[in-house]
Amino acid sequence: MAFEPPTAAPTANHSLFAADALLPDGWARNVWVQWNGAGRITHLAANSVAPVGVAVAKGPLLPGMPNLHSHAFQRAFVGLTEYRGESQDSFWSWRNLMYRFASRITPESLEAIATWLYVEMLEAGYTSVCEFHYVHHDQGGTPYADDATLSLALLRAARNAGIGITLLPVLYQTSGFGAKPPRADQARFIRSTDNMLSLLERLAPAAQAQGAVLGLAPHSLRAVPPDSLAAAVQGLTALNPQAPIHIHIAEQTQEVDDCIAWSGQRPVQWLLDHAPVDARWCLVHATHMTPDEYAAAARTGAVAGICPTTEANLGDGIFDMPLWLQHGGRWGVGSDSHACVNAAEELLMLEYSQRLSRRQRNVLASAAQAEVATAMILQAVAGGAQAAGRAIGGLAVGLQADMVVLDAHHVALRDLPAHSMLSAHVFGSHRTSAIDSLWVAGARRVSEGQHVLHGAAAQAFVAARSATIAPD
Ligand code: NGQ
Ligand code: ZN
Repeated sequence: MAFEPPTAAPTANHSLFAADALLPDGWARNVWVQWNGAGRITHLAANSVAPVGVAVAKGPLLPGMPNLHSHAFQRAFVGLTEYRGESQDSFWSWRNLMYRFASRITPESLEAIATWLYVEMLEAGYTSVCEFHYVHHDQGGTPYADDATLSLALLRAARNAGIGITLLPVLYQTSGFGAKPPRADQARFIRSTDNMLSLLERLAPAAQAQGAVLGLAPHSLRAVPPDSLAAAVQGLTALNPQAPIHIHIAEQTQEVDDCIAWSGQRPVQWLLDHAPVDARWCLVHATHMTPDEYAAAARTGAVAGICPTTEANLGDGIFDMPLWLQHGGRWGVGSDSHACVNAAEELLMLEYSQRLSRRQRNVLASAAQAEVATAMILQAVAGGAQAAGRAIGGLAVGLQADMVVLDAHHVALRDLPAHSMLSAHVFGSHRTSAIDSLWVAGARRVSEGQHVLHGAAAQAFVAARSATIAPD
């Protein structure tokens, strides 16, 4: 890139200089980033001279990581399902416990839990979140007087924490393939397709006011019958042809077997045959696919939403990343049940699962980026941005200034080359975070590793958690 002399009047508050920065095509030196009042990057030059008066990053500058899959309320019961309840616990026995906590959520507790979760996300390197939101109604399953109450609580939590959000209200109608009626403990989730489309219209002004994007999440093929899936996708497309569509698909072998018994097809196969899957879609988990399904799903341009620590926690199985990448598949990471809230740790878990299953090292390094952490971050940022449907895909002009700065003085990083600092951050600095600061849309949200709401939000979270986990 060309040498750029400093301009006369640097906009001190809207610019940052970094000796090393990870741009979409790799590491660059002496990068000066400027953004406008709307938080969009307007100017980005490598090989610059640090302009007088401009803030200098304390270490390598990275793109902020989009978190493409979150059920915020689940943060409140982390640690409370890690005991043997049945002779052989499973995803399904975990789900029974999870529903008990879901049944106790209130608008107030959801907002407190989500606010703290989003503060934690920001401190852990995530600059935006896709919230896959399915607890809609009151504890008896009746819509709140304002039917958008819980969705609005999540939007407020994101706004107050300062994280970018794609809100994906969830369509949930049945308890199993073949239009099985919902269970009693699913009553809070249920909406008709028309009611869902009205909710999206109702939420549009609030979302727009904070730069949030609205999409739709048909929960799974288990929970949404074919007619509803078609009508919902059509209705959403009429509201916004670009709106993101996320779906849980093929996470557990049991659901694959049930889908085959119902339709003769596996879930991914069925979806690709019956829905207009394209780059708007995020296939969450997609853990159990045949080689043909990997190829066909990758070809659609949809993003694979991988949630490495949750998939490990729930005993889902291992996504075959090399096979997905071989077909040009796009992907990003989500923290899902929030057993872990740490972007670097999700990447670590993902790479390690591949190493363990293949008995190889550096599996997710690419031809362009030999350094595993660098290759993974660039791909996960691009895929996560696509899944979010927002202009957040990395450090480039026209995109939002969502940025993370590592602390080059952290003992795990000090005196290493920049690309190795990133590797040391991803593979070896979890006891104390090496994240120094973080910006969302050009607004600084984390300084010296902490968000301004850290203390207050933590306290409110602990109170909300105590109320949520108290025995009936
Ligand atoms: C969820 N979570 O909706 O919270 C699901 C579990 C289900 C994950 N799949 C419930 N990780 O799939 O029915
Ligand atoms: Zn999920």
